[in-house]
Amino acid sequence: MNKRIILTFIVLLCLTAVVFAGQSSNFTSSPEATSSGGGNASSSNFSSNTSVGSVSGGNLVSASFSALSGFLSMLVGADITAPTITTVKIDSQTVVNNDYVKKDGTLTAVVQDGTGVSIESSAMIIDSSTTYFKNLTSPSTYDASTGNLTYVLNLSTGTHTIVISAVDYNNNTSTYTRTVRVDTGDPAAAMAYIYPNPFNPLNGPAKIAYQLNRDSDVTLYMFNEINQLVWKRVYLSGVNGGKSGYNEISWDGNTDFGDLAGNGPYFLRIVSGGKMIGKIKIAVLK
Ligand SMILES: [Ca+2]
Repeated sequence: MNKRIILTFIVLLCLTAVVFAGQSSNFTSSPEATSSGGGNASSSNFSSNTSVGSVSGGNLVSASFSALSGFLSMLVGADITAPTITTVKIDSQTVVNNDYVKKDGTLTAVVQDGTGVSIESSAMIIDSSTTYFKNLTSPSTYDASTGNLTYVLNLSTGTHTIVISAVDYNNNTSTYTRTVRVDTGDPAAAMAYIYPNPFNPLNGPAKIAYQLNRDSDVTLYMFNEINQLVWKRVYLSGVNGGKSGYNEISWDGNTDFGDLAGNGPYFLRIVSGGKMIGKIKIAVLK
């Protein structure tokens, strides 16, 4: 019985909070609107109200939700929001599962929390090895004021699990997990494609993409249907075109002879160390 009364009280308080949040956002938007002054005041008020009511409906809901959850956490005296882990990259590249990375690649991320990230509890976990943020040593660092995390990998050849475990001071936890691979064997390319295909150069450039298992010098050769070399590009080991993981090259449809490729099939060869490690068939159709 008592519980029901308390629950009803909480719901009423929350509803009041939501209504208050709605009113206060209207209230704060009004001075902004009127500050433009003069005869425009009423029309800008009108457009401001319209956007609050209809266009920004989702924002209003999320603002109400955040007011609600903030209010609830205040009531129970607890922080219920886990840290956020965003813009995780290795060597400036977003990572998908099973990506190839360099054994000494640099992971960067932003780890933040409204009430503070605990450097005692948050950690980088590589396979089964845990390093708490407070124990990171240069050049690996965590800056609590900006949330910037830098972690230099030291991986052996093979498959590894990388986990960022972010914990706040109320033990709310977020984790980021990726499986990555380090390969120091012979160069190989996978998932090679061109987009769009068929390709109409008059509609803008095409994207040639492929994954490399390791850093390696790469040359792209493109032949037409009578086996003439029409386009060639050389990429050094470690830079886009020749780096482990995802590589992306743009082709505007021009041949190295300075004219636009004619309609027909083209054959792209990805070559490294004198061996063809990948190929793509392209149809040019204008
Ligand atoms: Ca928190």
